[in-house]
Amino acid sequence: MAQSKSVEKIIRDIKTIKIQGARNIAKAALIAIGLQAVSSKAKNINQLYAELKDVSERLVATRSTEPMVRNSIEDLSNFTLAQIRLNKISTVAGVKKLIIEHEEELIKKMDSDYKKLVEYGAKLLPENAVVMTHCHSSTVTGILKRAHAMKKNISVISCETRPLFQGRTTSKELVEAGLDVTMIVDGAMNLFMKKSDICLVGADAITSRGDLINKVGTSTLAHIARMHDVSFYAAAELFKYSPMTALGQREKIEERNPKEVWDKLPKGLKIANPAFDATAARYISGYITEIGIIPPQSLYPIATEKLGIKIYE
Ligand code: RUB
Repeated sequence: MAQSKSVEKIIRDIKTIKIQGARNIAKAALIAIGLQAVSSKAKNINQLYAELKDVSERLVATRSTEPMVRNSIEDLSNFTLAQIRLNKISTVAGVKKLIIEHEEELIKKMDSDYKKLVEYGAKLLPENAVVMTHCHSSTVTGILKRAHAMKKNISVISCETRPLFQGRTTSKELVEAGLDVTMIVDGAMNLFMKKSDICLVGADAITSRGDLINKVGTSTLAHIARMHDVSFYAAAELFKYSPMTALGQREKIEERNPKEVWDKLPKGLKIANPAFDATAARYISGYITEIGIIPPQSLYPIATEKLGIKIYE
């Protein structure tokens, strides 16, 4: 199936973590679908549909634990199909226009949700705080930079995040923004929790029970935070909710290439390399979302409403 080089590049960059973090991946996926629509040479709507379906499936398959990608693509496809029916659109040009316009609309909405979320998060942080974080979340760095701009006295402890060191991205971004940052190896989490006032992490997925799925090591951080009585917040747009978890299906944890852990491993050695882990709702003080700070138990009904899912049918 004909796919533009830019679409192929986006897919490759997501798989190799050049594009990382749930928000960036979801945005890139929407952009890829828009690019495919623009460059498509489809002669009829069915051909165009088949092309876009193929790209969408490939994008969803790039990272398995990313409901934000699935929810965004589903929104785009539901909207397009509804508009085609409503306005009896029958030309390839008409459908392309719809897709591109709604894709841009969704990205704008994502950006405005992000701004609101960052504002709530920055307000939540104490005037003087040592904040411990893990991995690289564009939402978390946004909150920390905003709190710094509000003249709050924020110091950050950033875990390096083995095996791919996304903690370096966080540390570099924040130190360049003028924040006081100390990077630690993941094994030093407990030692530095004693010096922390609050933990702030991102989110890849949230289940119907309010459990958080985020970079592997997040649950360790949450358990240690509880031991030291440190509040533990996750920053998450409501689009990170995984609707299938309300239907009894589990969010699959992505298993990545063992070579990320050890390139030339000894013969016979097994390596496990899960990208994410689950933190039970009871360890989470709250989710920082675009509508404010909500307890994990309330996320399910609020997120389903946002996604336009009818709970009773
Ligand atoms: C990134 C990660 C981030 C979330 C949230 O994992 O776990 O905390 O994706 O990021 P990876 P954001 O590097 O494997 O993608 O807040 O940017 O959506």
